[in-house]
Amino acid sequence: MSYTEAVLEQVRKANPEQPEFCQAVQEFLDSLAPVLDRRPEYRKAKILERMVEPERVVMFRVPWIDDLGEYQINRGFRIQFNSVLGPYKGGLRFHPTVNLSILKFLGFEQTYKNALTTLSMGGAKGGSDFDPKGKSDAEVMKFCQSLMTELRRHIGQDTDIPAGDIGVGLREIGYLFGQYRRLENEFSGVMTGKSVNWGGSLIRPEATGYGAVYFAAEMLGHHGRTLEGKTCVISGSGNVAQFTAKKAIELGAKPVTFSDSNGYIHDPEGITSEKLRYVMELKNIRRGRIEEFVERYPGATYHPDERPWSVPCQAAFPSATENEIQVADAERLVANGVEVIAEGANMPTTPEAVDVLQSAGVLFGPGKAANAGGVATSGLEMSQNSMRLSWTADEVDSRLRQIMRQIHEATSRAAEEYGFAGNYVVGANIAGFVKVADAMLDQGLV
Ligand code: NDP
Ligand code: 2IT
Repeated sequence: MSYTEAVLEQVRKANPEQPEFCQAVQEFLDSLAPVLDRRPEYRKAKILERMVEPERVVMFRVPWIDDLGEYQINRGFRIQFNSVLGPYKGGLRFHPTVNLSILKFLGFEQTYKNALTTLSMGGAKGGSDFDPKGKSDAEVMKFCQSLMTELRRHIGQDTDIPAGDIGVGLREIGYLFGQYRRLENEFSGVMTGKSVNWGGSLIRPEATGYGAVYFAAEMLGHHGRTLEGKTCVISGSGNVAQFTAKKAIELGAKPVTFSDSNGYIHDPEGITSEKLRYVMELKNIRRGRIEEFVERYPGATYHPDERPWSVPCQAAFPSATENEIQVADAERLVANGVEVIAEGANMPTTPEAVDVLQSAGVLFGPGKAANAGGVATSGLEMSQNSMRLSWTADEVDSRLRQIMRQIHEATSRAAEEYGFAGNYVVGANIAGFVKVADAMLDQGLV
């Protein structure tokens, strides 16, 4: 049995109820054989065995009172996975599916994604099984205040800096930050994704979606192609999906779908800037369902309980959640002529579906690389907070674009160096791994 197989078996044995975490570890370890052969010192220092154990897991009760006066109890988490490259950094997810497995997978991924950003950030993830859907603003505020009453003990601007993820946007970051400031009597850059009125960075809301499109453009550019004129299928209709659509439109591409957990809409005419403004108002302000799109734009169709992968396209941007592209979806995408996929979401494509896409020659940008623009811009927000000044939108956007270009270069180079030219999955895993592993060697057995 190889070293990586032995480590994976141990991970499975130690975490039998954590399928998403085991999946993320497997996907990572599968890429590492060539680098482990070349660098035996990693094995000697038990780097992999250390990498698969979070430095710290915090799990706590979150009690709050709903609008009817009923007591409610949720679970809160923070997984502080690895801080060898910098303070823990990563988002908070509020969704009923949240559990230890999901957050450990996300914290693990975050460590290697953050390593690729060129900035100094460790990896973490947190959140709760609280479901913001259907809750009043007052309920969301009470919940956020209760969660932060405990979380504040574990975070800090030089220790751990949370941000948003599914179910956590500007509103939630505001309530969480307000409670931290009150309890600690401190106004600091302890969270990112803040409003620009009070310490946030311009372009942070846009950054993940823009970054995913920049990464797709880089992959295509490498092959003398562009996104212009390409039909794009996008899943999700939240933060990442919206700004993926915005940048795709700006670059002359044609987004035709959005989805949410109930189904997807298909607009063959293309989602224009005006239609996108409607979606932003629908999802961010009215907090409605994507289904309503077809009432406003009858040229579009709604497909309940389905994902958009059967819609013919040249570019696909999964931007909702994990494991949303399965083998049959990948086969459909290939049969319909997809050329490029950039993962805006974390681990949206199953490993078997990735194999289908890569074997068919599709340019495939894994989340660790393709969606790193969000956390990279969080890093830029931290820099601005430390300097107590704000950069212009153009300045942040050009840094974001540059970082996405550097991630593309680093992942391509690593893939080529180890004999997997064009394989961005292997490239991202190896480049992220080597940076973290070398820092762990330097810093000794801790
Ligand atoms: P949002 O909460 O803004 O939007 C999430 C979208 O995905 C919504 O349309 C939601 O539908 C849909 N969705 C969520 N869960 C499911 C599910 N189980 N099945 C089907 N659809 C679902 O989150 P974000 O846009 O911020 O995040 C989307 C993805 O991008 C996640 O994988 C996240 O981890 C990743 N990501 C986010 C970053 C960021 O900066 N925000 C950075 C890097 C990655 P509904 O409205 O029905 O809930
Ligand atoms: O998955 C992710 O990279 C995020 N949700 C963003 C994390 C961050 O700290 O900005």
